[in-house]
Amino acid sequence: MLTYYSDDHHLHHGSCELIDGKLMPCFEKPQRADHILARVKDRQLGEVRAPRDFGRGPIERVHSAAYLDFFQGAWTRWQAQGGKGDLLPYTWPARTLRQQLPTSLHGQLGYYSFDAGAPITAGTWQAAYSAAQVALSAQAEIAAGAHSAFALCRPPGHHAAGDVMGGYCYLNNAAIAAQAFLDQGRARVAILDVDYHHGNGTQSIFYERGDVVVTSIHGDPAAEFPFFLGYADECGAGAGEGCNHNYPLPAGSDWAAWRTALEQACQRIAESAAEVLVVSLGVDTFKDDPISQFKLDSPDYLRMGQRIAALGLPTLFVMEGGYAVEAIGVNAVNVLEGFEASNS
Ligand code: Q9C
Ligand code: ZN
Repeated sequence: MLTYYSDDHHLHHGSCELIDGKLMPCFEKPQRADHILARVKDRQLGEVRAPRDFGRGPIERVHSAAYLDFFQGAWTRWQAQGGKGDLLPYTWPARTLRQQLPTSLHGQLGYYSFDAGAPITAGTWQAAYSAAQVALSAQAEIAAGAHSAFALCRPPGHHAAGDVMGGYCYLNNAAIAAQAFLDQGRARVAILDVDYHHGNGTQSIFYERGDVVVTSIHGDPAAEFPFFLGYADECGAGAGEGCNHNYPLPAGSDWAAWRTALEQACQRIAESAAEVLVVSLGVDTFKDDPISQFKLDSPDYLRMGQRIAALGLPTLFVMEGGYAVEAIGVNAVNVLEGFEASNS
């Protein structure tokens, strides 16, 4: 299968994040995508192509223009006021406070974020913009008839909602691609989010929509980030009632538990009449992931790809999380190779 990739991801390299009361180097770092790209080449998965530029239009189908304007201009504003280091939020409009956009840069940053896990650096907008173009380029490949494509996106996207960044995510690459399928005439798209963390942004974007079926297998939010979304009773609302399916699993879950949830998610997708599948491909379910609590091993990712292939749908893989950097390439490409083995 073809891989789409942009070197622009190197422009985004946050300094640190707050973990257990300490500032630690960011887990979401450029070497992640470098390792995946190296593995794609080692395994000769297929040609690696640079993205086309579809502009801001298809991104605005998912994210508000006000949010994008803020994100695009934030670094320049920070520099104009003499800012040193990464731009990080520290106040959010939680319960008891007004949901109202202030004028201050940090006030607006809090308004447009849900945690301090999405630092804005000099190149963050360009990196995130290019990652969205990577997703759109891989989407176009499938729209043109390919059975599968891999969008090697970085930074990731599934925690980003319509006007909220967080959890290392700024632009929701998978949602942008899913919306592009719909805008090009597909009637129904399925999303399967296999990242360790619940895809709260993706769920939020499509929660009241009947044209996108969202399924997510993840660490139980009662115990795991993002804590405030991703429970099993969140099934969609309005036109989207019955179109959202969450499979929260306890810490320590291994392949046996995980594959049972995958089977259920795949059954929902199969009965949804979706014409195309977007996989939010996080491999932070790996046993050695430094911030996660599942126990999948490298060969399990081959099986994951095989089961996804059995759905028989044109499938766009969009890279999300995965922080065991040494193994991230093997694990991500194993999903793609498992998928291809079942389709050849
Ligand atoms: N103590 C993605 O995988 N916080 N985002 C972790 C660990 C944020 C993960 C804190 C995790 C975000 C795309
Ligand atoms: Zn994750």
